[in-house]
Amino acid sequence: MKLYYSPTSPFVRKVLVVAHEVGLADRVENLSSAAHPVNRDPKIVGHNPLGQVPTFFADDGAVLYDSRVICEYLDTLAGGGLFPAAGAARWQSLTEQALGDGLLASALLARYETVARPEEKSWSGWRDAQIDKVRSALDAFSAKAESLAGRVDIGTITIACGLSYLDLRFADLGWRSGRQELSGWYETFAERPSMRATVLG
Ligand SMILES: N[C@@H](CCC(=O)N[C@@H](CS)C(=O)NCC(=O)O)C(=O)O
Repeated sequence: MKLYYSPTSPFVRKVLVVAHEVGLADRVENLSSAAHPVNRDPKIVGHNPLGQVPTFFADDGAVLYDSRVICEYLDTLAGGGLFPAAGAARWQSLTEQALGDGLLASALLARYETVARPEEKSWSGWRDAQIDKVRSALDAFSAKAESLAGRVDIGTITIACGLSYLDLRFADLGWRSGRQELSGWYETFAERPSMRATVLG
């Protein structure tokens, strides 16, 4: 199995954490690539019209994206466990994944506003609105921090990858401030071998 990869992509990290958690990390080869929203990498676009990482090649030749699909594929291949099979736990995890992915999508848009858009065309109101979404998502995670404890599934993995990306790119946001329980949960989760093996940067 192969993966178009970037060492600073939180979405790639989700896939790698899942691969570690289900015992398939040794079977995934990382292929270097240069995903960018403007200077699109033709190598990736040739397989994924969106030109984004993660883009994944299964051993049977199937090309899979995005991170949600790849994570579920790896989990299924390994016999399951990270995607609750049914009932309330499943919808809870999938909704947490959606909100964690949304937090990341907003954070990335805010970052592209400063690193990809020419300064004379930048619009601080747009960036601020994206950061506001990040804060709202953080507040939602904070409000349910108690329910995250002890869980390892696609919901908690996505939230942890989201928080780690804020540490990497938005340290000035100070996401821990006023969110002690979420912060404590993250410190514990970040010690998992799957997280330690996939640190961003
Ligand atoms: N929904 C996608 C988002 C992936 C994504 O935004 N990846 C970023 C890197 S972290 C990327 O490839 N950006 C380049 C672009 O958007 O064209 C997923 O879950 O995999």
